[in-house]
Amino acid sequence: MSAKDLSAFLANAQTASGPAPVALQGLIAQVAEVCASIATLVAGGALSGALGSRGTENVQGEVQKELDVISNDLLLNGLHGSPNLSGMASEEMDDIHPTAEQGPYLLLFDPLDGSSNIDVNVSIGTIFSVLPAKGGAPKTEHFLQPGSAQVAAGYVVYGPQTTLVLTLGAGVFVFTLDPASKAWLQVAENVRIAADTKEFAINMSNMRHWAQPVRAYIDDCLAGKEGPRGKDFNMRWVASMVADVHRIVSRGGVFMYPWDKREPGKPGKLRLMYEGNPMSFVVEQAGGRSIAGDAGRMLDVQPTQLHQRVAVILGSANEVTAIEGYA
Ligand code: P6P
Repeated sequence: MSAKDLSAFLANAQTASGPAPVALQGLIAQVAEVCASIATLVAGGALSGALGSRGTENVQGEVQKELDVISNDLLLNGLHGSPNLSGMASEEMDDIHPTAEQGPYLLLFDPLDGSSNIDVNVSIGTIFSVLPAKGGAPKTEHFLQPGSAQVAAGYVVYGPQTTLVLTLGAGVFVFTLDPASKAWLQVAENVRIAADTKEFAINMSNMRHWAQPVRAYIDDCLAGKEGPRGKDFNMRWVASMVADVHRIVSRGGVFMYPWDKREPGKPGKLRLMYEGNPMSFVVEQAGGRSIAGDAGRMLDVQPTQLHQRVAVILGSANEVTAIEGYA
């Protein structure tokens, strides 16, 4: 496949309901442009003053890394004037951010996912989700749309390569940031996730906190080919959702961050609106499955709060189905 650039792709891109609207093309191009500047900061590490903690906390109660705040500011500043947006929401901000114009879309993002990996040079990323605006000045409730309402979603992995994985609702497409030209060049199209896998991703140190069905599933995987699954499994856990999901998009696998009893009142650690939903849209568009633990299809979850958390089980369709069988 000849490596055409992102703008050429967008000009001919399809959505679930036909050619991509010009406003959506423009928004994706703007998001990608900001992510290219985040990539430069990430690549500079300590040289760009982007490491370490800011010493502040976000709405999640998590200590913010310098790069969390810098990335968030870059997205806000880079997109505030976009004619394609009415508002933005971020993991790093308590409330929504109305933009300068009342454009047709809402943008939600985790500006820098995997922060704990920033200072140790392990892949991190930006996750984004695009919803239709509701018209007029944006309100929080306008953002509370189920994942099935997304018109686009994707992520950027800041790793050995800087890679953008994007869906507009008609397949999954991959672009690599050319270090020389800073252009996003397409490297894959219509990516498909293998339906079966021998690889699971979960933080095993939480085992004692899991619900019994999750424990039973992992025990059966660990039993290997002599066990009920009849095959040996491998395990990966980068502790960076973007990196773990990208591995699954690339070679199959299943990712799990289930409910656990450390915070029994919360369904899980990860956030629905800017982690669970965008990643699930990409995974489903690549032929995978994604469920909100035992709460059914992720993209059907009706949000009630902007920063609500969710259990996440996603990846190879047949493996997710196998996990459902343990409920
Ligand atoms: P744990 C990163 O902080 C994150 O939000 C996801 O990117 C990642 O999958 C998860 O949390 C890692 O959580 O508990 O293993 O550190």
